[in-house]
Amino acid sequence: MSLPKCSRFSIVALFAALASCGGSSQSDTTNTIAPDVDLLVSAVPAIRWDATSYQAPAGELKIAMSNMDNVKHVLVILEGDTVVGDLELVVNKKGDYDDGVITLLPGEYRIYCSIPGHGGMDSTLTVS
Ligand SMILES: [Cu+2]
Repeated sequence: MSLPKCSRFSIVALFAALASCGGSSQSDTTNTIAPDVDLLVSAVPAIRWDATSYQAPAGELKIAMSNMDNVKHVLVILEGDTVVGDLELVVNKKGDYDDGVITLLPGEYRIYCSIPGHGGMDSTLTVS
């Protein structure tokens, strides 16, 4: 026993109609901090990080930077004087946000801004 062709077709048409009338929520990612960030660093006036030391668990880390300052900042992770990995977070203006992933072993690192003149943006990151 099988359904008549016309009723099968109308069921398909009904589902299509239901699917198309569902409201599509536009997700706004601008300046929204991702929920899975392991470490958030904020640049604050004037040319400082929001803390002098940060902590994070070892392994793959999602690091985010938000800009509450008015100028461009470029966050890199240093071990001693050497840049670790290829993480480079860039925020150009107030309200900007950037994030990236880096894998860190336990140790002492520096959260540093590579913009000339921003040498004061040099905080400790302890990974354990
Ligand atoms: Cu900076």
